[in-house]
Amino acid sequence: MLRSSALFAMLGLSLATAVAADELPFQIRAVATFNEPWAMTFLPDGRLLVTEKRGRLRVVTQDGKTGEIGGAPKVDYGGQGGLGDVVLHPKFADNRWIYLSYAEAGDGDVRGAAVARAKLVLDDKGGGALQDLAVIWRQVPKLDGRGHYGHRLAFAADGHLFVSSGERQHFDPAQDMQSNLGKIVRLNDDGSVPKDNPFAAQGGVAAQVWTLGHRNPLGIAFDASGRLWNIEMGPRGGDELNLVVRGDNYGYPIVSNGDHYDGRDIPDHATRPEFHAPAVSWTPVISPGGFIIYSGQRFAGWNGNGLIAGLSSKALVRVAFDGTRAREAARYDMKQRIREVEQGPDGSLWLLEDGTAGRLLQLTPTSAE
Ligand SMILES: [Ca+2]
Ligand SMILES: [Ca+2]
Repeated sequence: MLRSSALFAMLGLSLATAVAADELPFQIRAVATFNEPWAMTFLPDGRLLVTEKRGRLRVVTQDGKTGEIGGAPKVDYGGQGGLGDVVLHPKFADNRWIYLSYAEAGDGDVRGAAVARAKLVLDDKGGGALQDLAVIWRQVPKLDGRGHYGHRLAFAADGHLFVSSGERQHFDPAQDMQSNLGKIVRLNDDGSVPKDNPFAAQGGVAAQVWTLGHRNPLGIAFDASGRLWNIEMGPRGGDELNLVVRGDNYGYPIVSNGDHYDGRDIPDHATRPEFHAPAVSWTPVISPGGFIIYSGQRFAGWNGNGLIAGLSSKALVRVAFDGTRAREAARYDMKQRIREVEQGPDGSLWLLEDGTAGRLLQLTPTSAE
């Protein structure tokens, strides 16, 4: 215990928030294994769609029986890129639309994220296929490198689609309104641009922009009051949880509570109050992946909490909100890089580990229910 305390103190954590692997308040069931899984979402029938970075779209039962969904788009695999997020249209039960994000090659040594939608047709053999696939959004411009695509997807209750768009490790595009990089964009469900977007009058890709000044936003989620939150990887230090407010500028790369990897300073948020500061920032980093806001009852007291998949932190990080403020409430040591988190229909939690043998895990509370 002394050793743990020293380690937690070094990391700037309090013992109250760090939960060691042998003291976790949940049981863990390994359900299936995937090759570099990146995202998942539940179907109405209780199965999950799971993306794998190399480009496979799979379906899995809660007992771990896997099948294939044919017709996924061709992806540019490598670095941080490949097949990314998957979400259902809010009216999926009627229209069968699903939305996928992925890295797409351009002409020459450039690439960018794209979002496509397609109709999901399930067969009676445990698999299915995509039909009528069409690209509805692209990052502009395509750039070199294979990092910081962002490309998480979330539907608002009113049916608008929000896409998180990373700055592709090129910094300045996050402040450039001729680019939709380093932004969170708001679209109609067919990819067209809502006329009431904050920068609609500027036209071009600026019209898509909801917020700007983001680095690599890897998780976006709505809370029960309809507020949008995003989680993004900082540089060296300065991971952020942000309340996403229409039209606001989050300051990257002008400000960050982290600094450049080569040690050069980036002024902290406090120096430039005109930029929206994070509700929580983490130094040392947690390296956030996926992010949900828990709306279930099965984990007593967690309703309304944020749950963050931690990559370098190898943890599930729980965040408590107080209106527009937030704080880390607990950090559960998972011993593996965690890429994605989802809530099951019964309020259990589902995680995807990162990597070539990434397991799908179901978490259920240890305490009596
Ligand atoms: Ca998901
Ligand atoms: Ca800084």
